[in-house]
Amino acid sequence: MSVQQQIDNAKSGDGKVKDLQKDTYELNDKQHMTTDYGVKISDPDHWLRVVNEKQTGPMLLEDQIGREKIMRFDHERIPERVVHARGTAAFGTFKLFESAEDVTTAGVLTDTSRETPLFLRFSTVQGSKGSADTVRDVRGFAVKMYTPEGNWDIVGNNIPVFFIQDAIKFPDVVHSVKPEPHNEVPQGQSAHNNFWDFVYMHSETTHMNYWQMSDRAIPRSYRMMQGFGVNTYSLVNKEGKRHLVKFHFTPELGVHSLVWDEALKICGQDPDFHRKDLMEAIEKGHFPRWKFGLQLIPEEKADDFEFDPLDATKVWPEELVPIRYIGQMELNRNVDEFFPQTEQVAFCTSHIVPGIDFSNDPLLQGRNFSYFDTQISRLGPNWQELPINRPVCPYMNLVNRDGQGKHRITKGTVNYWPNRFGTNPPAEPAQGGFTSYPEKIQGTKARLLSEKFKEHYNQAQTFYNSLSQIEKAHVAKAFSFELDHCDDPIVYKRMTERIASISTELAETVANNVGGDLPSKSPRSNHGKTAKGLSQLEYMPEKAVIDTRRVAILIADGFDYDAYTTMKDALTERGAFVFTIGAQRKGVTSESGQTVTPDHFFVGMRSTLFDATFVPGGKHVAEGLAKSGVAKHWIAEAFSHLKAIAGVNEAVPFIKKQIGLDEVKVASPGASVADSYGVVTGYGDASSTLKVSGEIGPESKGL
Ligand code: HDE
Repeated sequence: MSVQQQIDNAKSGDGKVKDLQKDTYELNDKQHMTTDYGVKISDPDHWLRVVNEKQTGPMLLEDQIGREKIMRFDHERIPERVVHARGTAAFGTFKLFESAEDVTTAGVLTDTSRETPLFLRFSTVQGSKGSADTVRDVRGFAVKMYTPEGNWDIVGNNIPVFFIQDAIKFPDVVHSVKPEPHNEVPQGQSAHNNFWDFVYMHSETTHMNYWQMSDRAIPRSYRMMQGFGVNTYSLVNKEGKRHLVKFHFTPELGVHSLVWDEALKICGQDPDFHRKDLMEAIEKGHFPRWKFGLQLIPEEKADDFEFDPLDATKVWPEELVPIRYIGQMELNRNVDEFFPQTEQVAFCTSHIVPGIDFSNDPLLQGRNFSYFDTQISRLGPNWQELPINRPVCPYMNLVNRDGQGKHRITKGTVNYWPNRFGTNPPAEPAQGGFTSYPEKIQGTKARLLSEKFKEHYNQAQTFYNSLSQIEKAHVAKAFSFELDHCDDPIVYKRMTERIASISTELAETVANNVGGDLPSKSPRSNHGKTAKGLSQLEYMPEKAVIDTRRVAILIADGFDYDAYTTMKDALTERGAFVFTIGAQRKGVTSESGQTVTPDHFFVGMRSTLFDATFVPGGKHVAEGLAKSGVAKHWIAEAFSHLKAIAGVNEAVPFIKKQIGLDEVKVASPGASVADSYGVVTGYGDASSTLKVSGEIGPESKGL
């Protein structure tokens, strides 16, 4: 491929996909199985042996086919990531709708004609590679953009702040949250003594800890989370002026969470819930999208705030530093093979392109060392040559040679610079060569952070104050769950005292639940401030959408076929993913004789795996559903998880009975569902009853 072709590739959304095609082979039934050195294999199922008349006998070590197969298997695993081990990823594109050329020269942020190909890996932090998706945890949000100027990585999270302020503390925080050293417990949880001991010992964790105890840490879907670069980078424009910058991704579908009981159950019922959700949406063509935005602080204004903009435990309040949305990211293609793509992708915070630069954010500076270093132990020194990691634009470096796993072949006689031929020269800045911002630095060597880093509670309190009542109630339950799992009294007693620094009310609730202590007098008064953009209820889509929501329709023999198909068609038309859950998968017959083959049967699925449930009328209710403990539990459980439930005719008394609240307000079609606990019912025939106006969405009332 010519250099020009490579450059063009990097400017088109599918450039990386085309690039990977060079290394992609499709399995087929024409190509015979071979050894790795190309010899056709005639029998992959039996080791070569010396056999006697009884056809037994020893195996031969000379079997090159058997040995290659076992050797390859023995070495299949590489070390999992020390954090963020469990993840899933997809390809996509980034498009700018507004140039940011006033603040940067980076092509990816100024050229509105480009589509930049990208790869995004979502992850949890604490659990091992095989842990469950829906645990309470921070989610990783790592984006690699393959730009014509080189790869640009934003290695972010779904929470805008971090636990610690100085990178040197990272091994401590990670050790404390990971399974404890003596027994390797717990997996996929922060609910244990060591983590909460660490939290108490480091008041700088307070802000992040409140986000972690909020619903943000149990997202409904990777597609319904914000992404934050967290660290402070800088942008430099053509006049050489520098702005500090934070990166934001805001999902088109809004920000939504599971409820805790549901999240816990899904861990067992479908540990792959989030990865399947992402793959399903992309496969069905419902591509998730995020708006991309910048928060910018001119360099000379960096000292104007009560917090230090380089402190990753602080947000930049949107009232003071508004987000300027300039682009859109879309995920539109699933990976072909997990290991070479999702597992081998390697992100580095230090991978930036001209026009973007670092800042003195002490966490970022440490991360710049750590990511580069960790890839060597995971993947070896040539990890940047792996297909998923290599740039799409032309790249060449005559000095970087050799090492384990090298597979690029470079022709030529010199491997040093400068050389007598002028081979592989560096680029001048005008030719796109990277130059660092010429920051003036003078100082004394010291191990310290600036004064403003010492304030640890104000923003945590603003976050908590800004939550809605229901979100606050969830925070109280989350603290209570976590501290109840700590069995060392010093840990939970101290922590409930600490909570009083943010809210005495919250501290009282938690202390009461877990048997903690309260300080004799309130450690700090509440500053009473709230701020924009912190409660996730602010991130509802403008108009409620049912797009990509999973809806279950429960049926047994004798269901009303008209009601079933009318609802199914209406929901499908509006983008919902509809699944028929039947008493048996072999075929369910309606009152009027039609047979439907359900997608699943009652016992194979759970209400937790769906956002809403519909029950058509018909004699199937009395003869099937009402006799099935699983179907009855389905409705009761869906209601307790605040799911939308709808039913018609015979299904109405059935639903009311299962939710156990006769006095519950049930909205009839056309009425607002706002006061209905999310339950919509009606009587009549399919066409009149099922014209449900208003959007169906889980209500956040009650339980
Ligand atoms: Fe990471 N982090 N981190 N981290 N992190 C890793 O790099 C580290 C931090 C984040 O999908 C590791 O490739 C240090 C903040 C994500 O492959 C490792 C510090 C944020 C991912 C590492 C931090 C993150 C990682 C392990 C403190 C949010 C997964 C494997 C200074 C902005 C990327 C790897 C993927 C992964 C170190 C703090 C996000 C060890 C030293 C803050 C999304 O290098």
